[in-house]
Amino acid sequence: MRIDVITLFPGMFTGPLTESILQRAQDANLLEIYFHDLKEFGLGEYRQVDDRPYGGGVGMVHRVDTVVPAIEAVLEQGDAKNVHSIYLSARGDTLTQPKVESLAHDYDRLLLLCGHYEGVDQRIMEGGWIDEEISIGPYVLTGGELPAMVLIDAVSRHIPGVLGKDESSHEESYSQATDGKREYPHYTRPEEFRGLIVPNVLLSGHHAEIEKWRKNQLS
Ligand code: 4GO
Repeated sequence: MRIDVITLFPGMFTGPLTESILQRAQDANLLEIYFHDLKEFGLGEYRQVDDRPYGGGVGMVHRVDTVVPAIEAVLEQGDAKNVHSIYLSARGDTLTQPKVESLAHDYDRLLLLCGHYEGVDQRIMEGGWIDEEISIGPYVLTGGELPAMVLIDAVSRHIPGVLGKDESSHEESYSQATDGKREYPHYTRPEEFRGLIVPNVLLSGHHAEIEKWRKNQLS
């Protein structure tokens, strides 16, 4: 999968995306992530990207005539096939596990637009440059970058080959295998820690009983 991120702060992404499983996925060419600095599409000497809101009020709004050229420039790169463009916004539909899985399976490319200030000019949505608005939860953040990283992480682990056998995603929380419920709790060695013990059934070696117990623990 190819993911393009349009942001004023590409530097925020190094760290979260360059460690562990996501770095390994990029090394294996299962995942390509490109960052595009919105500032490069800014207007005038100061490369202005934002302006005061019509109707008054506090804060600034991303200008449509800087964001749209940025989106168009990104779409011209690479193969245009099956791209889906997303604006990370507190007004969007909340990201869920089924949504994550359909993003991973339905598209070859995602374009993520990260806003700042009060957000972007609504005409970016009205003109069809954004396919959908997604929120990672009912709270407001200073920018769309952290939500974009959350989305990239959640989607990437559903790209075939990204998770190893031991990390596989079939019986986890909110999945089909757990009926959309939260998964059962896990225990490992030692068997006893400061008086806290592992549920007996897990030590029994009785696979049917273990399965029954785990099913019972889903919530
Ligand atoms: C996304 C973006 C919250 C979310 C955001 C969220 N806040 N809940 N803020 O996913 C435009 C200005 C959006 C800052 C951004």
